[in-house]
Amino acid sequence: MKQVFAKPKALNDEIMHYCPGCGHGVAHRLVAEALDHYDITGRTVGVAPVGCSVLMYDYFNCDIIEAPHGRAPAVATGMKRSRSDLIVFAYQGDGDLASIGLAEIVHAANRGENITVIFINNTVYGMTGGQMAPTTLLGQKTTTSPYGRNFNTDGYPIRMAEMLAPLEGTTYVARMSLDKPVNILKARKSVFKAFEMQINNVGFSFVELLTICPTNWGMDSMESIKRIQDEMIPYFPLGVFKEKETEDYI
Ligand SMILES: Cc1ncc(C[n+]2csc(CCOP(=O)(O)OP(=O)(O)O)c2C)c(N)n1
Ligand code: SF4
Repeated sequence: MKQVFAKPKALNDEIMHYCPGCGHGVAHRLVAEALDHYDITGRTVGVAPVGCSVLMYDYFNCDIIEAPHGRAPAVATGMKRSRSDLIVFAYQGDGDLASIGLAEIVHAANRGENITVIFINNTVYGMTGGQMAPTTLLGQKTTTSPYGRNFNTDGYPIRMAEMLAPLEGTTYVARMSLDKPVNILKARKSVFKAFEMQINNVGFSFVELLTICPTNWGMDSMESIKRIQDEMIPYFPLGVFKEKETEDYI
């Protein structure tokens, strides 16, 4: 129990800038716990997105490099190809990964780059004031869909995990939720697995985490968590969509 709840060594003592209740802090912690668990902080490089987690380099004790909006998988690719001894992860929001960076994530996954991508799905552009994201749910009101997302004009929310899992290059693809402790522990296991895949050199691993953005959802934290359970999970089902065995790659 102590191991689970003590602050991970891979996080420093900086006070995070995130809004109260924001899911980014929990997601950072899970990544940091994986770095501690595999004792890889000293040889890990994270790639920060553009979005609310743009300042994540302030919180981790590993190296973090900033990528232009959406280009984290391309930057991670270059990093990993030039220094294959490093563990490289990209950390991206849904605007960053599924909108402006859609080409980068699909091609990095399809190429089977030996990197890990942590995808934060909060159904909205957080940093810029709550615009519609590719993952915004039908009917969800945002600053750019004030009457609710309408499939006639805005299309359907993208399920990224389901999109990437069938690509030959992906080895581990999962969607987890940060809504309650039992799911956070499952998410933790999944994030660990994704790093383990990279450590074993078996290719591209991807974990989508359903999280809350109370500020832009206009809800308090408890209402936001209920929204994950009542609205997000039914559309974005949880689970491991793909897990290849190491032997498949040799
Ligand atoms: C090329 C470019 N286009 C647009 C922006 C503006 N911008 C900054 S963050 C962001 C969206 C971030 O949303 P998301 O990826 O969902 O992350 P969150 O803030 O919710 O964590 C946008 C559109 C930018 N910085 N650069
Ligand atoms: S705006 Fe949303 S995603 Fe950004 S820090 Fe606040 S709660 Fe988190």
